[in-house]
Amino acid sequence: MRFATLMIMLAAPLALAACDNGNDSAETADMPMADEKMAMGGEDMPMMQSGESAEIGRGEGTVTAVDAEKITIDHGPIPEVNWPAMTMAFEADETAREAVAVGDAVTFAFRKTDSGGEITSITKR
Ligand SMILES: [Cu+2]
Repeated sequence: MRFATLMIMLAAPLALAACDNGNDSAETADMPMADEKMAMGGEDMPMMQSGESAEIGRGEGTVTAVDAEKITIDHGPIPEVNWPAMTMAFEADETAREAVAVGDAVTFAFRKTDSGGEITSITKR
């Protein structure tokens, strides 16, 4: 299990890097599911555990709030994760929160999480 944790830590930067590559990530979004099924009947392959949470999306929108943990964005539809247009709060680190202000039109990338999404990059348009 320690080995599995290590592999997830190694895989995380790769997931972030992939999101910067843009549209390529959308086309591979369904692949981890297939890999996961194969892993269940096969060898001990810890890398597969990180595949299921690697859903990445990109969107455009307007910042409506920034607080101590989150950036709220009124965003357009995001087909990669089957989201319609909506206003929602994304988890965001300090760098991201300081990069934007209420009213900014932004382009952003995020990683889908259990509670919504976590901003991985955000820039003003
Ligand atoms: Cu949303």
